[in-house]
Amino acid sequence: MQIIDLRSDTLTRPTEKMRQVIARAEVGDDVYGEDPSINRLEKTGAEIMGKQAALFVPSGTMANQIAAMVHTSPGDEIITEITSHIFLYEAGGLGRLCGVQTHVLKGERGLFSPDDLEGAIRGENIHFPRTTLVTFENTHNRAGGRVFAPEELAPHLEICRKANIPTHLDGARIFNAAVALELTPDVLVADFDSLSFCLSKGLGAPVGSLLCGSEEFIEQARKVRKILGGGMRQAGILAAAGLFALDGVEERLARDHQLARILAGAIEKMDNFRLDFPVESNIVVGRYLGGDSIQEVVNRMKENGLLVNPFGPASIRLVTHQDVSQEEIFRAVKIMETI
Ligand code: TLP
Repeated sequence: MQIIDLRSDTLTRPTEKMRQVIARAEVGDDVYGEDPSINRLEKTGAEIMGKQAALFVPSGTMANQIAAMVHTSPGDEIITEITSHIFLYEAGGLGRLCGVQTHVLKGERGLFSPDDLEGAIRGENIHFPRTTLVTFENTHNRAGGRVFAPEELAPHLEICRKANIPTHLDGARIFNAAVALELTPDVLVADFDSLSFCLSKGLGAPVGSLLCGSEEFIEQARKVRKILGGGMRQAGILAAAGLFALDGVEERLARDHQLARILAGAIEKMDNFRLDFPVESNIVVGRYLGGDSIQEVVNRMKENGLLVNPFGPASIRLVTHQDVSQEEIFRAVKIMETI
């Protein structure tokens, strides 16, 4: 049985062409700053994002955690949305690695209101921790791949700017947001002090993320990466894959989004599922309307050749990516209909 894997866009495997690029990659010791492929990737990434500098790191999680460690000091407070990846899915790194406390704000589909943000920022008081970072996510994973246009985040960023509080964007899927909005990513990240984006999701590279920001921020981030054991040596073989992944990204992600829309259109017509969120990028969240537990539903889909992730008590997440074809999406729909 041919398995259709829609658990995540992290599951993409390097194409034959990418493997050839990896095999030929120029490498050096990156801890000495001597890996030409990594240097090229960092320069290219910073240029694409319109930032002064970038740092290649093993994962999106490490990129976010390094950003938090650079922006804050132990005992500070970070503000983030209650379903953000940095709060939900980074194994408590904010507490464990950064030693900060997290002030989570309840959002509407991944974004809290400007008023709530303003109210959460700590004033000067002997009893209070300092608020030293506010984080955002675009696209927003837990909000079903929600895309934020620059004007939606502008009021929040203005509040942070006025209060002199740095902002970090978890832009793991920022290219998906850019493609959905038909904008270039630099426009979406211009007003953030730092951002991370993943090469290993819809872009199709096997490993890696880039953390971007000012020269000074990246210099500090490089040190923190070393502390975390993320100073890699001849990792140019990975950076070369990352550079290759950046090429033609818009067309590939536009196709992923189209497949997600096909899937969403089919779910809208199903009796046993309904959409939890409007589909804006490559993530589709379907709510099961039958009586069985979501784990049973996921298991039954697996028996029929469709892999999906449970997403909360009654929903599943389906993510489109380059390793899935339109024909497989049609088959996935058939499997869902029979569950
Ligand atoms: N998300 C993974 C899981 O961790 C949930 C997935 O399958 O979607 N930010 C966002 C918004 C993410 O969705 C992810 C990965 C990360 C950061 C972390 O990236 P990695 O997996 O490279 O550490």
